Amino acid sequence: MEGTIIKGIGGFYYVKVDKNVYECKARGKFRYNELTPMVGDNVDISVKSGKGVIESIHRRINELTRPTVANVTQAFVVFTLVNPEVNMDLINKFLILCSYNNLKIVICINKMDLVELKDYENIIQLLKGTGYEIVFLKAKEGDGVDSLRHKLGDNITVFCGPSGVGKSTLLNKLIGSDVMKTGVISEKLGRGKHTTRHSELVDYENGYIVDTPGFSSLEIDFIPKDELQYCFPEFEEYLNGCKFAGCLHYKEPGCSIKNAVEENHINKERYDFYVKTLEELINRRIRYD
Ligand SMILES: Nc1nc2c(ncn2[C@@H]2O[C@H](COP(=O)(O)OP(=O)(O)O)[C@@H](O)[C@H]2O)c(=O)[nH]1
Ligand SMILES: [Mg+2]
Ligand SMILES: [Zn+2]
Repeated sequence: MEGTIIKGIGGFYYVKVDKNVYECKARGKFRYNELTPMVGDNVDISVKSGKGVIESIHRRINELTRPTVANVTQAFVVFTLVNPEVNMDLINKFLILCSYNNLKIVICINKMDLVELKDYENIIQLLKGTGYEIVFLKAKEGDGVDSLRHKLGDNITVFCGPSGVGKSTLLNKLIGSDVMKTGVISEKLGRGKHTTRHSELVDYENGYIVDTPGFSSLEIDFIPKDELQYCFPEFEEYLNGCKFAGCLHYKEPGCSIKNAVEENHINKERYDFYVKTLEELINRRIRYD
């Protein structure tokens, strides 16, 4: 039988096949292959006298860490303009990380009850320039939640964004129950006994929602320097115009990305973030390669 791992606890994996969930052990051989089953994995299982065994793991389309989950297809990148105050570098990092993993991205700007949109025109311009979809929310009042609900579809959707922006609130509104602890309590748990956070897939119509909001870790220094450009969707239409094959859109002459920045087709701050990140990736290579 073929199914999806929706939860893993203490060496057991819970595999959903159609409407049923089977408690399974992994076959020993995976350990020698250094292949450990992950939540989100599509697997073949056998069940004999009530005991489930994972026989094989299908190829993953991606692997996220913290939360550890495979085959995610969509990310809701959640943040606020105030409380906590917007941090563009952090948002850009989230967007890069999600892009690198080929996730469909929806930018979710929450707590719109606390601000006037017109005070944040620069940020909104920058975000619109990325080409990603943007949804404005008042999660606490439920505003905008339905438009996100329609985007879930048959995706495996993960929430990401800084702490305190309302990810858990949003998730609870979507699922219609209090699966996630919000606010102060979750902060305490997060740093206390629940430090090893295992994720779980929650059924939602034809898809799943990953119930552990986070990437809590935002290292993007593993991205190869010549792949960073593909994490900026607004660069795409200009990428073939550069004079040199292998142009990193950095110090090379005849660069059509830099040209597009000068002509205001690409947001300057986004490009500057690209360069800053590229320099970090280049320096890392000099140090460690
Ligand atoms: N003013 C306002 N507060 C919100 C909104 N959504 C969530 N909050 C509050 O923001 C705090 C953090 O929310 P939480 O869901 O725990 O954030 P998380 O850390 O991203 O999971 C809680 O006190 C929520 O009640 C909103 O739309 N407006
Ligand atoms: Mg939370
Ligand atoms: Zn170039």
